[in-house]
Amino acid sequence: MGQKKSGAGKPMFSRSQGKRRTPLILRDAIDRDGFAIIPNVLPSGEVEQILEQICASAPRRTRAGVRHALRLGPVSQVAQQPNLIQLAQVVLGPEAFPFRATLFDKSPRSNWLVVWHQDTALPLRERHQVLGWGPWSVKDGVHYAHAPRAALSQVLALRIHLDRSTTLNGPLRVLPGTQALGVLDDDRIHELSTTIDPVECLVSAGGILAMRPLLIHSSSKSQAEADRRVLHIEYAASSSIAAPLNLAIT
Ligand SMILES: O=C(O)CCC(=O)C(=O)O
Repeated sequence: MGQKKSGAGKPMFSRSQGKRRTPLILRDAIDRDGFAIIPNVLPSGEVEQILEQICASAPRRTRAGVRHALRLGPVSQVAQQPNLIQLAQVVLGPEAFPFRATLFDKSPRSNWLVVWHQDTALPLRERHQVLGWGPWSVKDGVHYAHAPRAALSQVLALRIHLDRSTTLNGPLRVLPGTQALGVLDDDRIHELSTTIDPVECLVSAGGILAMRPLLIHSSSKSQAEADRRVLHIEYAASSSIAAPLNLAIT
């Protein structure tokens, strides 16, 4: 089984490009594969500024980075950028808005890996017993529940690469098309990871990986000196994700 690389090729969405052709190509790729790479969305000066601003706001970090990062002014500003909102709206519809951000910070000083998984837990404003939702937990004061497929299909993550991800610094790997299989148990995820060729998502700094939360993904430890920082911002079609449940913004 080979590992493919994704990330070369022509930008699909950038400041310098016409925006008419792009959205449909992107939406089709995300529908089919569960992900798409969009190089050169943010210019390098802007990426450096974002990094400086995040560092200056001195967020409390976990080993993997910073959770609930949408509470930081600089991150919230990035998430509201018109080009990102436009991209989310193309996939999720006109009301798409950011509800959660995580800074994944992998470096020789804080090196980590994640096994093949899907992102199924959503932050919620209040706890209600609703069929298909759970188990529930609380992280940093925010309620979380594992969500059913119908809710997760209303979510898109835009992963903004603050450093170039290379084959050596623990890039995200994905199993294309697996978002269409719904919420899977660990055995099925493992089985799929042994039968589907993974794609390594190699993205330049300032580029974006758009991905569906049910796309099976993993990443290895970095074997490089270079940092691999990614701002993972999730957008939803609407805050009322499944009545009476509302997403928490965090
Ligand atoms: O950035 C990574 O390497 C892992 C991210 C991840 O596991 C996630 O988004 O759930």
